[in-house]
Amino acid sequence: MTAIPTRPDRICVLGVLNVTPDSFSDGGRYSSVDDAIDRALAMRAEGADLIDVGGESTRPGAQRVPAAEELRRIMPVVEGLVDAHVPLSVDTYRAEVAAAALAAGVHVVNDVSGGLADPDMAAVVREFGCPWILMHWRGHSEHMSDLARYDDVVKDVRTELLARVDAAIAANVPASQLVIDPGLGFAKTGSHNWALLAALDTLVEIGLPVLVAASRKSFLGRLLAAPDGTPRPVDEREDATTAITAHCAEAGVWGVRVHDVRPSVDAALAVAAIRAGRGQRE
Ligand code: PMM
Repeated sequence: MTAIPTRPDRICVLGVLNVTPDSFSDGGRYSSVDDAIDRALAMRAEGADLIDVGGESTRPGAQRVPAAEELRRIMPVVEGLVDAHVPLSVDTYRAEVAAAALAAGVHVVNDVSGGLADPDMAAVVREFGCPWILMHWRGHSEHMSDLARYDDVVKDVRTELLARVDAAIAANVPASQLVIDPGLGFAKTGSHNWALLAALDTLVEIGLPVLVAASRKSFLGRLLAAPDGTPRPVDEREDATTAITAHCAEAGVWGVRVHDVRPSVDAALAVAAIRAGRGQRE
């Protein structure tokens, strides 16, 4: 059984490595295998605890790619990084892709569908005894904006995530292998994302590790828009991303998934030091 990674000094930081031609924030940049591997090693040197390798864009409206194409994109990178002893998660909702990546030495499955997209995922996770990140999800990217309707987004996301946890446990995946994630931007408006960030304690109190991935997402582009309403470009959303990392660390999450690793590592360390300082007075 592979344990969920933890650190004594700060929350975990996952570095995003999207090897897709179309992912919104770093798409197309790491098209060659060597470039992708170099990028992952650089994130690792900056303190990333896991490199999250994904071969299919999940941005709103993205087209799905066949499993064979997803494998073609990620496997050479996965193999190179396993050889370099880099701890990896695979960002996929397909059991077939997860199984190939795990067999090659990947440690963690990051499933943006929370086990909903592929009924075989639980069996793969069980077989490999790996951690399984269950993200809140309501449907595939091409129509997820139609699914962004909630009575109370915080309660509804919590309830739907708990249902995915129950389903995983019913499929004999131990609770100790599960991480939950509110899935910012997935069937959610900007206000939904902010409400979820404001209420992270309601997820943390469930008692499972919580992952948050706000990095560079479009709700930050809208928050930081120019006076004429033009969203802030993707690569100028880093300070807001880092502020959210600090907020997440203070809220007691397990980890954040980010594109630019060092600022989030620094923020996580600073918040951990403040928490330790608080402990000295108690
Ligand atoms: N978001 C994206 C991709 N993978 N995984 C998890 N667990 N949580 C997320 O919110 C998440 C994810 C989309 O963002 P990207 O295109 O920047 O990778």
